[in-house]
Amino acid sequence: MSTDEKNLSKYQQEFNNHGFFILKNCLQQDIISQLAAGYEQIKPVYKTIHQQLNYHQQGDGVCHHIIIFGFPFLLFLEYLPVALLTRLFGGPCILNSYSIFDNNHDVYVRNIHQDSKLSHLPFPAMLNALIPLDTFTPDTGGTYIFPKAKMTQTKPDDQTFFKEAKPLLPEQGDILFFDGYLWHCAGKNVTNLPRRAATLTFTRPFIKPQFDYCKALGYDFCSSLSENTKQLLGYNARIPSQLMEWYKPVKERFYKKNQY
Ligand SMILES: O=C(O)CCC(=O)C(=O)O
Repeated sequence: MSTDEKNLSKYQQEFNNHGFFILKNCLQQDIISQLAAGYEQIKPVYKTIHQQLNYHQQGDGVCHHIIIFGFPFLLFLEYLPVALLTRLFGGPCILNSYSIFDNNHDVYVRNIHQDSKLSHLPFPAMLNALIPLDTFTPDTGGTYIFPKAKMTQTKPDDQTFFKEAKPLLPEQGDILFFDGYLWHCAGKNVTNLPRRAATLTFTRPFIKPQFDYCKALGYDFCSSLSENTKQLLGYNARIPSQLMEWYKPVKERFYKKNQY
């Protein structure tokens, strides 16, 4: 992955100007195939849970926090350009959410929305990394992002939004990064083809994640993880709940300095 200083500055510039960019061809096909196969395998588990809980129809096929099922979702974190994320945030970051879904029906991400309402921080409150598991086409639905230069806190009406937002068509192997503050949505899929995507959101560590990944995955487990994955899962930004944890030697602590 090309994340040398020149490239980091280039992407940061693009992000500062537009609030999004596509990192082209940065993931190998086999990684994408593993994610897609894993999603198809786990989807029935979510279907059962959604039916039991009467979860709404627009969420069909959405596997929230799928990373708690481990491989290959967990392994995928190893392929993320962490240096680039750290650069865009101006400091360390953690995973806030990790979903895989199929835009093959009226899924709720088709509604114009923001992932975060915070706009006044000196860094993005939330970054969305969208990984297409199928190449997006105009017919299966691109990702529409409202121009940063025209952003307003009030949601634009459909007509204004679709006049200004151009559909982005990332391909398999690309990652689309965008500022979760920008109004965005998935376009309609007018085919019978799948249009699957993983969306991972990230924040600085002081913003609480949507799911307690460390608790779900366990602490013993974390010793087998790389430093990057440990950081992204939030193992360096825990809150001690016992004095025994608080007073641990610095190296063994699950709360580290600079996690703000
Ligand atoms: O699938 C898309 O194009 C958009 C996804 C989205 O809106 C989101 O992850 O918040």
